[in-house]
Amino acid sequence: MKRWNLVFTCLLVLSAVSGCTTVPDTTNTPGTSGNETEIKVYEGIKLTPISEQRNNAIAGTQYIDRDTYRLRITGLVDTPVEFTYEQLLTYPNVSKIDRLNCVEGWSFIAKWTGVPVKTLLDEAGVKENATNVIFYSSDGYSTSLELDYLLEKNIILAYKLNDITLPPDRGFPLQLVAEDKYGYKYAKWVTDIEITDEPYKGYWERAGYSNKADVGGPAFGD
Ligand SMILES: Nc1nc2c(c(=O)[nH]1)N[C@H]1C(S)=C(S)[C@@H](COP(=O)(O)O)O[C@H]1N2
Ligand SMILES: [Mo]
Repeated sequence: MKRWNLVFTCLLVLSAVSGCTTVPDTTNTPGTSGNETEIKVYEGIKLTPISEQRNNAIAGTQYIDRDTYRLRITGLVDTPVEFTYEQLLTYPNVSKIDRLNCVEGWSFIAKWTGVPVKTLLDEAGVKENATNVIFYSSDGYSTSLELDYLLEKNIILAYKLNDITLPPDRGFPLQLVAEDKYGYKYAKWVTDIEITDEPYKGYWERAGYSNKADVGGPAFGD
């Protein structure tokens, strides 16, 4: 009881001294100054609070350094390119409301904001014979999607979730928002994108999960 009073007093003093502008960052979001506010409703739809979203990634939370981070694009491109985190933020962004459906049966709905994959691929220049795009993550995870799907749906790599910079456990700095696909296509902590001319099976796909992964479609096979 006493200890909480002390903590509370310290916080009060701190916010008084700082004029309430630099309240300590308790949200653990490395990409920000800590003054973002999570939204609860978007376009009339109630969002799932970040605190209620699950995290059962294959190797636990990845902690990626904002300053040394690079997103690379290689494979069937005219010029391999890489982006810093700051550069990614300079492109026009897109926001979407989308439900992530894990194949295990749980789901959550969120507002995602980020840069369209197409914007980044255009910087590299995709070769004519390209058909598939592989996403690699810092935990050794990977998955792939068809190029046409990514372009037609204007799929984004999100850096914000419910208006908050992605926290480490949500995939900082980038999570792929693979609309209408099962959750295992939503690669978190993406570091590399490779363009190919053949289908590729990622971590869960190799274990037997569907490479198509359409929500409502079969979970296993092809
Ligand atoms: N890098 C990486 N991305 C990943 C995963 C993972 O283990 N590693 N898990 C996938 C799965 S199975 C789901 S359902 C979604 C959402 O899982 P989360 O709750 O762990 O974010 O992230 C996907 N992206
Ligand atoms: Mo999942």
